[in-house]
Amino acid sequence: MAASKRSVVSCFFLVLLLAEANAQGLKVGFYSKTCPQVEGIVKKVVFAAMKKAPTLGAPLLRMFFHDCFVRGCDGSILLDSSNNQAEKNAVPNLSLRGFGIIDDSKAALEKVCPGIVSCSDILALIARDAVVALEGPTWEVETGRRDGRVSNINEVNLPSPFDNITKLITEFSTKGLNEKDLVVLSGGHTIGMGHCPLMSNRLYNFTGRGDSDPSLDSEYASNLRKKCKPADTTTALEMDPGSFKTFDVSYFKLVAKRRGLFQSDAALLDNSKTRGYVLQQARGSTFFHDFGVSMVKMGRNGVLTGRAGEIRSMCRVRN
Ligand code: HEM
Ligand SMILES: *[C@@H]1O[C@H](CO)[C@@H](O)[C@H](O)[C@H]1NC(C)=O
Ligand SMILES: *[C@@H]1O[C@H](CO)[C@@H](O)[C@H](O)[C@H]1NC(C)=O
Ligand SMILES: CC(=O)N[C@H]1CO[C@H](CO)[C@@H](O)[C@@H]1O
Repeated sequence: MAASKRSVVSCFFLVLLLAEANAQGLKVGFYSKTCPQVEGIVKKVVFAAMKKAPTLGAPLLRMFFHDCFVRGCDGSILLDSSNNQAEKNAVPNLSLRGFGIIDDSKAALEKVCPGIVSCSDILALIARDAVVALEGPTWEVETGRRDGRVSNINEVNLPSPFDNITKLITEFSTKGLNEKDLVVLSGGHTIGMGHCPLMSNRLYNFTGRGDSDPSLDSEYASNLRKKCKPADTTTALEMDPGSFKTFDVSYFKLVAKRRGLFQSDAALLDNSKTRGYVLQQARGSTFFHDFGVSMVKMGRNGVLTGRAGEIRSMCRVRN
């Protein structure tokens, strides 16, 4: 009797512990009973789209970062402007694209399990699938997010490519992400492009004396000056030249060689902890594993679960 009572009690605590473990109600396989096909359906849409347009992978990964850093991962980046200007109209959205892939995934899911899967979860799955499609790592995506009803351009306060390391560390820590997460997630810049005006200060007149950024490798700087002329606002550069369509470890090799594109990339060398992680990641042994871990952590930021928010029927508009 005593023994069975004790096991009931310890079982109770085990359940409590497990409930605690999956942050705020997220878990792997949240839809395993209500929409078991969800992951397969999303993956099929993403892979089909990326087969035609592999460069879509980068903005899709970036979109999840922008969603999670503003109001939490609640799909607010997906809402179109209505009575107010939405997040997606803010300047850093410059190159966000691929919204159609979220729409297509949602439409496919609504046919099979209507009203079940949130747009914020779809985006979390798409970010993972986009990385897999570019030969990067895979990880188990926690689901169970619900969609927010608000998206406001005035709330967009994302890390800037001009930020120094102190600012970056603070910005990430307010989202529950530490120095290691900052370095690992910056590795997302192993794919995709960045536009000249976000870095050309590093090439021309860095301190007002017609100089370039001393933290940028000078040979690399002269190559970049050929591509970005002083007033060029439209050219985009490969952030990881040579393999910008492959998710690999070369971003860290570049940063370690002082060839990171943005000041925010170069800044990772300015703190002993983040510098240590850059050099460690450049050796390549743990980046793929670490990236999944940090993506899951980022995906827990400010989520709506349980009865909060809603399940949108179309990702661009609230119900
Ligand atoms: C550490 C702070 C970060 C800053 C300051 C930053 C800044 C930027 C900037 C300025 C661009 C270029 C946008 C353009 O010119 O169109 C960019 C592109 C990109 N970022 Fe970040 N980013 C950061 C972190 C992240 C994270 C955490 C991820 C995802 C894990 C990410 C993924 C990407 C990707 C994939 C692109 C390429 C997008 C494309 O090709 O369209 N970034 N980022
Ligand atoms: C980093 O940037 C912040 C705000 O942009 C600034 O206040 C601070 O002085 C800078 N720190 C260093 C070490 O340059
Ligand atoms: C460089 O910056 C300084 C100070 O802002 C300015 O006076 C000067 O005209 C600039 N030179 C060039 C070549 O743009
Ligand atoms: C895709 C998208 O919504 N792009 C918008 C980004 O923000 C600018 C204004 O800063 C708009 O003009 C774009 O339409």
